[in-house]
Amino acid sequence: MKIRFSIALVLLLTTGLFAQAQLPKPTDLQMRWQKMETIAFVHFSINTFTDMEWGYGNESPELFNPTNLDCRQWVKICKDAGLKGVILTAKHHDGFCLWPSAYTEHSVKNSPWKNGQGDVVREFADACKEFGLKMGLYLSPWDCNHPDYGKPEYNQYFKNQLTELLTNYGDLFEIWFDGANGGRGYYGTDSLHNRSISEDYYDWQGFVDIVRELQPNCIVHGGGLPDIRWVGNEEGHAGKTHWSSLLPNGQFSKDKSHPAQLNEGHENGTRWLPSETDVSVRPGWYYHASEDHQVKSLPRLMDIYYESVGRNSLLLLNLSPDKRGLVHPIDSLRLLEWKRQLDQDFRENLITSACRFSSNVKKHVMKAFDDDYSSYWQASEAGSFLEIDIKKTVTINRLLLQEYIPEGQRVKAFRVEYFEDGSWRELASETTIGYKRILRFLPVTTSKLRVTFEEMLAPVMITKVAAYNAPILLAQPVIRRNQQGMVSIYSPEKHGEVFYTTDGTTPTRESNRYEKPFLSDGDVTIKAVVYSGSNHGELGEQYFGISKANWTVVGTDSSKLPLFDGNPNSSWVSPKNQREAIIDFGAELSFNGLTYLPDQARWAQGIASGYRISVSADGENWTVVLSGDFSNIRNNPITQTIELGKTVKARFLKFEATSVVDNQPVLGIAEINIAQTK
Ligand code: FUL
Repeated sequence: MKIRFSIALVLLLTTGLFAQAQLPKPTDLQMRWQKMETIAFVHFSINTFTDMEWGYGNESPELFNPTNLDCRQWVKICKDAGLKGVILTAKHHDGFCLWPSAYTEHSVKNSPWKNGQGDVVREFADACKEFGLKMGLYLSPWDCNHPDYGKPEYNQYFKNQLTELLTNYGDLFEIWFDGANGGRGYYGTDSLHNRSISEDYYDWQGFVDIVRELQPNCIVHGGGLPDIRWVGNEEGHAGKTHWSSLLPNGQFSKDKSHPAQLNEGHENGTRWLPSETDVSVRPGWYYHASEDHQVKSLPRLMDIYYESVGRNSLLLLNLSPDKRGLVHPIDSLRLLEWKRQLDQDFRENLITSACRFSSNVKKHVMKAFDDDYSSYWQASEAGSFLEIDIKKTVTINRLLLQEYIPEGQRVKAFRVEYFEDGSWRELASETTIGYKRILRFLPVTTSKLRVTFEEMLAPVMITKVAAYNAPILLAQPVIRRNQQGMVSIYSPEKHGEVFYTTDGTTPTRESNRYEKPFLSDGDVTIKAVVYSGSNHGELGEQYFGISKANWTVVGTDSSKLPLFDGNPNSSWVSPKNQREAIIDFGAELSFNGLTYLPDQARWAQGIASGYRISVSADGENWTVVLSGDFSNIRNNPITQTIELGKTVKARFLKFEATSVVDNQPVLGIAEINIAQTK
């Protein structure tokens, strides 16, 4: 009996309760990088001037000519937005170099900018130094300009460029090797063609050796031997369950997509490969004037923060300087608003030293609440808990938790409860924590909180638990009406109340309170606002024309047409080479104007830049009422209003595109409204 017990004890001691020894752990470099939390990307290059996202490699360097390039402006905005480092696209897939590389003519040295004497990377490096931000560079392995691309020799060219960048511009915190590879380009020839490469084409070991030798404090993103991983999407979200560890490439699950696995990591991962969430403030990475109206909203940017940093990832947020070489004011103001909101959300930690802390493991319990990352509370039993008596009643809607990850990521499942009316109630039941996890929930008012660690890979090490009451961000409500005239109002804030009007006045708390979709099927402007107490958010406003309930498009049989569904994000596209829509109202209408919203998609189809409006009583004999142009619609594809200047009576309306952006052979319409003559 005794012997058996001893054997069991020895086994327990040697194998351990947990397979702790096998837990992957971050290097000091990965740790320093993780603590930066939010960093910036800057996409600026020849694409900025060609209005493209991926150039072909044959673009003339002459095109690169910013009128007011000011890297200090970019870096200052990043600094003011609280970002800790900035990564600039020194060379994108088109091969154009922002520095005067000695190894190619395809660079700033052959551009008119500063008479070929300029060096964007130098100015960027100086600006980073001046504002105290860490500097990183993006160097695309794929190069559509270089004639050797696809041949072994190209590896040497890449090494030469890497060496230039890592030698001449001071300390780098990150080098970004992009994963996009081998595709259409000119590659120094006269024609556009594909060049595919084999999986082992690049000399990753050679590239990383150069980085380690020249810049030992520089983290490597992407490529064959990375220090950090891509989060699996470019939309700005890490998985709710998010492990910093990953299995080797060959051991990914066959049942789940690769990006989904990068998004969540692997619980049994054997490598420490934390994720970086790269996302642009705009739809594209590069500046396009046509996307000025699509800069991400403040609520969207807040979601991105909570779904990246708040889920154990690092946020890499992209800015796209314009042709002047400056960040557009819409973007910079949005970033500053974002920073202000973040500061407000985390203004006051309500768990202070005045609280009383208890636990099943009393030792070092205070260390889970101090501000020192390197001091932590440890517990090895599943079900271990931390209980906080706040000693007064507070309202909270955020809980921040941090594991001490230098010893690996350990929490697999945890539960949060709050005390109310004499009993504990569940607030959240979640999986991983990692370096940082921030939970958002509807406000609860309580004096006690409890966090229970239900499953763990090894004894948990908790270095921080904090609670906040973030101000409610009252976003602008979204107002939609379907073809049947039912109006729905969406508010991203679950705890706000929505009030609306249909008579053009500004809604107050005394106006109609929105509870469910309602019928308002006529020519009407609906205004709505979200209230929380006496605070309210931005006013939302939407004009809807005459009822579309009986409308059809001649030649199409579906009654549920995206043209009339009230959803600006769905579009009707005409058959090819038929750039018109004939609408049958089902009965004669009297009207004096209309609105046209072009396709809102990223790669929009058939944006009319010139139009002709005709009407008919029978759908056969037509009278032209008006024709004209939509100025600046390419750059600003928002709702266009057409005043007819008189009242017309007709059952049929023909909307023709007399010209289309990029001469596309179709007409695309997201929405059309007819304005009734009153
Ligand atoms: C992608 C690239 O193809 C995009 O153009 C952009 O640079 C983004 C950050 O990475 O892979």
